[in-house]
Amino acid sequence: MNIPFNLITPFPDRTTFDKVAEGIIVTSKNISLELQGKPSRFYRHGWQSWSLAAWTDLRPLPIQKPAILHPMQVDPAYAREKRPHSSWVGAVEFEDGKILLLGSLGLDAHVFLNDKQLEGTYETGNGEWFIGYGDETTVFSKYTNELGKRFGTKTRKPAPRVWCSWYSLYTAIDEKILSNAFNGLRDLPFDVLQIDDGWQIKIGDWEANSKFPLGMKEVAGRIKSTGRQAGLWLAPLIAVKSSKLFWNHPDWFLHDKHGQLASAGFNWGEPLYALDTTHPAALEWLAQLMKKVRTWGFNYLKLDFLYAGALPGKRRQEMPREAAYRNGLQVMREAMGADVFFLTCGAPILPSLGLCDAMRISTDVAADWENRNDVVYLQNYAVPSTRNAIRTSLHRRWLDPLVHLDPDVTYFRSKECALSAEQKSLLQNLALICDFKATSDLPQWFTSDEREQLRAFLKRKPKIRQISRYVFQIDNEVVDFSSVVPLPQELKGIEAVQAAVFGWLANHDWALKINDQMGKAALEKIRKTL
Ligand code: 9PG
Repeated sequence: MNIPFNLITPFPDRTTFDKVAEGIIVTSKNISLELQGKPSRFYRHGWQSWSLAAWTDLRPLPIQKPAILHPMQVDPAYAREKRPHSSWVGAVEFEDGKILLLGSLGLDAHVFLNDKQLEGTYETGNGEWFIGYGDETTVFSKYTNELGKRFGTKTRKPAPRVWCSWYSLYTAIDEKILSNAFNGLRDLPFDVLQIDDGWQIKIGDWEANSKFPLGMKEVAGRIKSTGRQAGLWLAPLIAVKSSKLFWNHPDWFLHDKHGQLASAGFNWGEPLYALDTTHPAALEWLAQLMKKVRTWGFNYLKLDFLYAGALPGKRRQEMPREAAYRNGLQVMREAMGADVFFLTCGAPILPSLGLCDAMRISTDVAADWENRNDVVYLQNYAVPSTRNAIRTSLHRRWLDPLVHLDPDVTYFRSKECALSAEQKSLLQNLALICDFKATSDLPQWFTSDEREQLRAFLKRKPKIRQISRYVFQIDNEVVDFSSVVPLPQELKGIEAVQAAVFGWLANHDWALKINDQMGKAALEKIRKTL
C-alpha cells in the first residue's frame, strides 16, 4: 500500500507503519505524523456540544467572536490557537478521498495540523493515541470501537420522543402555558414532556420560581398523569453571582491562576461562574440536587452548560480539568440513578461518554436559518442557528455507537418560524438519521396538516443508508445535506474592517445585555398572543 505519510514521533520501527491500515494504538504524550504532499481537507472536532465540528479547508479558522463567549462556546484554552486545532480527534483527507485519523483514547488531548504534520498532544502526561488510515467510515468506526472499550457504549434504553419547552417560548414559560401545551399534545405519541429553562429561581438556585406556584412536584405529577415521563432542564455546574448558592459558597467556584474568579461565559444578560467539581462540599451539593429532582418525580434530565466543569483554572484538588469534570458527572449520574434517561448538553464530548444516555451533538437550532452578522462578522458557528446545528451534527454522527445522538429539536410549525419548508425538512431528516426525535412546537400554533406531519414523523422508523459523506437514503428518499456544510470565505477589504468593529462592539457586556432585553421583549409580545 502506498501510504502518504511517515510516522515520526515516537515511532522506532517500520512494523507499526505496515499496520496503520488496521489501526494502531501508541502511548505517548506527543505524537507526529508527517504528511507527504498537501491533504485536501482537515476534520476538526469542537470541544463541547455547541462548538463547530466540520471538514474544512486547511486554513486556521479566524478567532471566533465575541471573546467574552469563548468559555461557553469553544475550548477557551485554544480559542486563539493559530494552527488548525481539534479536540481529541483530527483527520486529514487526501486527494483520493482516503483519510488519516489521529484520535486520543484519553482525556485532555488535542490534535493540530502544523503545516505538513498532524500532531497530537496530551495536556498532562502520557496517553493513548489511535491512528487509522483508509476509508472514512471504516477508520472512524475503528476509532469509535476503541473509545467504546475505554468509556463504554450506548445504553440499551431507546431514545424517547421528546417535547421540550425551549424553542417556542424560551424562558417565558409558566405553569398555565405549559399545562395548556401538555393538554394540546395529549394525542401525540411523545414519551417525555420536558420543562426547559425558565422554571428556576436563579441559575444556581434550583427551586420553582413564582411562575410555578404549585411547585415542581405538582408539575411533574401533571405530566405523569398524561401517561408521559417528566423531564427537567438544569445547569448544575454554573451559577450567577446574584444566586444564593454563590453568595453562600463563593469558595466552591473555579478561580484562574491569578486567584480571580474564572469566567464561564455570559448568558441571560449576566456573567456565569463555574462550580469546582473537585470541592467535596460542592460534590455533595450536586448529589443532593440530583436526588431532589428525582423526588419531585422527574426521570428525564437534561443537564446543560456542563463545559463549566472542565474549564481551565485552579481547582481545590489539582487534577487534569476533564478528569475533574468527569468525576463531577459521575457523582451526578450515581445520585440520579441509572434508571434516569440522562441527556448531557453544552458538554465536553469525550469526558461525557459512558456516563450519559444521550448527548447534544450540536449548538441550538433556531427559528431561522442563519444570522449574517453572527456568521460573516463574528465567524461564530456556535451561536444558535439551524444551519450551524445541522452542520455540526452531521460531523458527529460517528459517535453513534457510543451514545444516543441528540441533534436538537425539529420544527413543524410555520407560525413564529422563518425556516423554509426545505430547511424544516432537512432538520426532520437529520433527526431521523440521528434517531432522536424532539420538538418544541406549541400545539396551538399548528395547522391541522402540521400536526399530522408531526404525528407521522413521531411514528416513523425508517431504513437509513449512508450513500456518501453528506448524502443519505431514508426509506426511498435520497437526502443531500451538502449545501448546508460550507463555511463563508475569508473576509477582505471593507468587510474585514466591518467585522473587526462589529466583533469589538459585540464583546461588551452592555451589548449582550441589550441583545438579551430585545429577545425578552420579543418573547413577551408572542406570549401575549397565547
Ligand atoms: C436554555 C438553553 C436550552 C438549549 C441549550 C442551551 O451561546 N451559545 O453558544 C449557546 C448555545 C446554546 C444555548 C445557550 C447558549 O442553549 O443548548 O437547548 O436548554 O440552553 O437556556
